[in-house]
Amino acid sequence: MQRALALAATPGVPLGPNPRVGCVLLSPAGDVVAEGFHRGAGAPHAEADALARAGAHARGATAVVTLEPCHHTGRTGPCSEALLAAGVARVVFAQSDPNPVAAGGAEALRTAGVDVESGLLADESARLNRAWTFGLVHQRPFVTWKFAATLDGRSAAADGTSRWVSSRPSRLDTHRLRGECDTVLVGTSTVVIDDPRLTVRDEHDLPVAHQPLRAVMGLRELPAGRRVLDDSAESLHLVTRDPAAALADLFSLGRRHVFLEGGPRLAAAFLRARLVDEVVTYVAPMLLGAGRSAVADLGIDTIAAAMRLEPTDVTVLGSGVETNVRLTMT
Ligand code: AOF
Ligand code: ZN
Repeated sequence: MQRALALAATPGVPLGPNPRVGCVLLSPAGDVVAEGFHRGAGAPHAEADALARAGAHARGATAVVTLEPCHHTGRTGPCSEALLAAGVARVVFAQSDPNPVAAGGAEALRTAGVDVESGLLADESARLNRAWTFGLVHQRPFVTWKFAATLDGRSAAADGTSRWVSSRPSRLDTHRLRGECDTVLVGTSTVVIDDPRLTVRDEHDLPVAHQPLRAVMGLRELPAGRRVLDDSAESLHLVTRDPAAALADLFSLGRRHVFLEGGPRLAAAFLRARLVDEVVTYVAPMLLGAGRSAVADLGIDTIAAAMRLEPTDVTVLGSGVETNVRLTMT
């Protein structure tokens, strides 16, 4: 199952609205017959991918798959039937399918006489697919808000300079996280003022093969020649100031995980609308006193009204002086 999860997590796959799924077929003796994984909406499901590679060797095999085999005809046929037709004797899956349209594969396979077991590493699969599962339940993309700030919560100095707030290790970490999302979102002001590229780049500052969508929201027109409009990745201008409307548009375009990257007013608008699900913050050992606040006014005037977050993960990056804190909104 660990191997199936690793296959499911293969980087650089443009998934769109579909889950990450991996599958390993084992012979009765326990040897790997074939492996497969899902490569995005419309592509064969992980089980079908593995079955196609196994051919006749699938007969009598055990299918180890990270998600309950589907039992519906959507963009492709039902995996429950494909597994039966191939003569698979046993199915071990991790996570039950939270998609009501596709669920029911386990029951159908059992009824047909296949030995079915579930739950092995289910939490790992659920974690891998948390944005997808969130979308099924809430019908909007999962939002991770990222910002870098000094110890006193400033993201730029009074003159607007911000270049050294985050260190190289934290910038690399940001690129890694960007690459796990399907959309990077900023406001038009950020594009006008900072002219960011918003691409995922490697340690040599070269763009990686698969890039998230670069979405810009706001009513300001985007000046020609801005780097976000170059051809290194897809870009999209959402002409709205309403976070819920922007997320609805992105969801209908098949986007499931938004990486919100500022600036302070956009972050405040999302926070006020309760449309932030996770916060990733890089805190630099630096003080500015005055300067641009990482987040604009949230309309909170007393401590009892503070937005409270649950720390989930703390990492010290670089030379032990910068802290990356991951928080979940409660
Ligand atoms: C996948 N890949 O490997 C498996 C999935 O859009 P469709 O018709 O391809 O069906 C998507 C549903 O199928 C998905 O929501 C999930 O419930 C189920 N299983 N989906 O994209 C896979 N095994
Ligand atoms: Zn399927």
